[in-house]
Amino acid sequence: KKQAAKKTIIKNKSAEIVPAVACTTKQMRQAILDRLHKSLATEESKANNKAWWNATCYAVNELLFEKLTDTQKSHSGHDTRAVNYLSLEFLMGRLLSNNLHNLELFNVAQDALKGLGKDLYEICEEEPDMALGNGGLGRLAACFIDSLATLGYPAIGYGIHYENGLFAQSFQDGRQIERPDTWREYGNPWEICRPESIQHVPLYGYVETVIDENGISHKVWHAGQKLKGVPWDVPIVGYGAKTVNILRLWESRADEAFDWDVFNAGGYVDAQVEKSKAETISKVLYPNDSTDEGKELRLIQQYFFCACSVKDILRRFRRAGNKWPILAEKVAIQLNDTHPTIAIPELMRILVDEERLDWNFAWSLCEKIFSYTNHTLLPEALEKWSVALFEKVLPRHLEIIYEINRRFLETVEQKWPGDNDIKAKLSIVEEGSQRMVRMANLCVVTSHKVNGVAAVHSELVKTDLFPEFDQLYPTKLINVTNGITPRRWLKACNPALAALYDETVGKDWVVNLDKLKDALPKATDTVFQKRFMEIKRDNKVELVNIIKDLTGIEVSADAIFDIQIKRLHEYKRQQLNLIHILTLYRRLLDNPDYDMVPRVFLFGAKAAPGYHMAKQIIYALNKVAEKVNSDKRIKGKLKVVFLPNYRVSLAEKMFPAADISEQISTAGLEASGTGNMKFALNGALTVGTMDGANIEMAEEIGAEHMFIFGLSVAEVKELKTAGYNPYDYYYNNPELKAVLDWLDTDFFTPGQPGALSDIKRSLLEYGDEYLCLADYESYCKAHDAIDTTYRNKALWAEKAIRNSAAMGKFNSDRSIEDYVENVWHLKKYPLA
Ligand code: B1N
Repeated sequence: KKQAAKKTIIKNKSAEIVPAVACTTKQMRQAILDRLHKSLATEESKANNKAWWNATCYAVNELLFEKLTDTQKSHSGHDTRAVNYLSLEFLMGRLLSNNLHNLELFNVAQDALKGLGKDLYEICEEEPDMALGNGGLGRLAACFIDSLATLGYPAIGYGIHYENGLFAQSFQDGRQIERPDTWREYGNPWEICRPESIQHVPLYGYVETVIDENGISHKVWHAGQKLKGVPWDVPIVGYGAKTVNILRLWESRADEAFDWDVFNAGGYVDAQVEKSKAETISKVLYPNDSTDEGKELRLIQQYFFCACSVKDILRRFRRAGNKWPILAEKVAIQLNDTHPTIAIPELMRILVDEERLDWNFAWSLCEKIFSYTNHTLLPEALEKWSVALFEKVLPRHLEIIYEINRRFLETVEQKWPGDNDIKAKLSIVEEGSQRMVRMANLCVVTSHKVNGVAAVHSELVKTDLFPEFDQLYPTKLINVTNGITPRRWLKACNPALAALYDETVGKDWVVNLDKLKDALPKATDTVFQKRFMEIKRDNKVELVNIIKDLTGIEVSADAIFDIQIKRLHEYKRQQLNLIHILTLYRRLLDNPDYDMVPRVFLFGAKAAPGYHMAKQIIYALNKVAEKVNSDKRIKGKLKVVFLPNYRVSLAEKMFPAADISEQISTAGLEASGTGNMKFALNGALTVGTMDGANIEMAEEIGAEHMFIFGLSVAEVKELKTAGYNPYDYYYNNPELKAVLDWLDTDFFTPGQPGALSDIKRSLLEYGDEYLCLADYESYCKAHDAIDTTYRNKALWAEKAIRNSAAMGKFNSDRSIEDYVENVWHLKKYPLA
């Protein structure tokens, strides 16, 4: 059925506008062959698909590098103000298809390869995902740099060049196995090494007070170790190629100059050991999503990339011949969560200790330069570092943080004289048996703007997380609702639907997603409905084949495809989905004639390797899947599939094939969600709670076209204050009691009773922190409504179209324009 998608594109080719970059099919074909011969030293008869992929990437680079150079010349010629997006994660996925689309050369490359007997879609499958992120936070950073380039804003993404991205997942007897992700083992055509921009980073050591020739004292940090930061640049092509920005990723190496002494002292072997220690810094991405690991290596990763980035930013500033008073006019630094917070004391250190600027002046620059995005309210995710660790690794930064805090507490004293409780609460340093540095407090104190990522989340940041900060700085806390790039999440991943929109609302929707609204009048048009749903069905058939390939499980494209794909976390409530599946299974076993539309429940999720309960939930889903899928009694009405190794490239095949999108977090806990937007854009209906961006989606779509269920944020608070008791629900709902008790038997794990009991315990004995039982009945009813609605084909089609066409607000271009207007204040400099 890939065929169908391809046909649509070719059919529309005559209407194609002139591509952003001039390149004919013949030229592309020649460029690919040239790269195969002259860069890869192979020939058509010997080349495998990997070689063709490499050759195609190199051919694309030839076009792209020219635009990159032009963009850089234009930016330095205009001495532009730029945003520097600091993030420990950039979840880029694959780049070939995306770059071709953004250069408007996808069809050209497709034809060129066809002429060479190759299929572009197959070639794209050769590319390993660039999985330098965990989930939503990292993918958001990737969507944002796409939008920044598309809109023509000067911007640099700064991050870490992890040797191993997020682990690869497989299952062994239903349990998650992690293996290292070796995405660049054999090289990566998209990155350019820039040894000319290497940076050196100190660590450990001690601080000395030095009196200068004018009798003024200042601090000098004598490092105990030094690292070398090697930058790798990945070009980021905006749609239409009017801007090519870069993502600059730092790789850690040993600083030979620093280790020279060890060498000279005859420590040849010791020096090699130092070298491999230095290289561990950028070895691996921490696989936690929404929990703080608190490890020394992680703090060093954070400091390493922040120090390299801040130095790089200042190097560019100086190179333009600028003087310190205009630093904040040229530089904006966005902190993607608290992970890069250490950039704040680092900039202060450079300005005060090295440039010898006055503290107040340096501080006034920092306040204007930094802004911070909060992505979660979960207490376990809020970063704190022990003072002792800080003292060891970054002694001078600790002193600077103390001084920032001392001055900050003076302003608190002015606002709330004598109130020590407030001081203790707001202080950057938490007192206690283990004194801790609270990174979020440092961010809020410093930044001129702090944003949450969806309206409800930003409200909760103000009322629950930082209420006193909101009183102290009434205009600081704002909202910027997340978005997704429609280039990757519609144009590239769902070519048939993209072509239908091209035809219906014009090709402009790619850069103006609000245009999709023009398709709304067609939501009730039977011909349009038919085309829309045929595309959905074709996409489902494609996924059917992928499921068969990956798992051997056979599912029918006539079933409702009900999908939950996201990190595995108890607050996201995959376990609620599980107990609803058990409910349906029981109903079917009780009554083989139970009337339900066949349903396929699909999952994709990685669990943090140290998160026991998350791994148990994966195990339970896999065990239930085994049983359900082989049970002849239920006549194929129910299937459960957990696809291994969920990642961006797999997501691109799942979103377009979904009928139902599961967005079922406990209200108040999912800051925004972005998968919710990808599903709806591709025509899935949401079953969801009033949480995160679901709330704003309901405003845009109309809640009546979604399956909203469960407690609201206010009701969750009420229930928790009143005292929540999960047993109340357990004893009052026989269906619920039966499925939970089922988990204690060996029905799903023959010979091993109790293998799934952990899940039951977490929902009863351990108190059901995420209120699964409270929302269970309402969730089941929402699913009954899904079944009823799906039987009405026309009504379902209408709703699917309404969902997709209403997604205009949730494109990341809008998010970026919000940041530009309220936080960054940038100007556009697109190439002519
Ligand atoms: O950030 C996304 C949101 O859409 C999600 O709702 C939110 O859960 C996610 C520590 C995190 N919040 N916090 C993290 C990731 C890694 C880590 O080490 C925290 N991720 C989110 C985009 O705004």
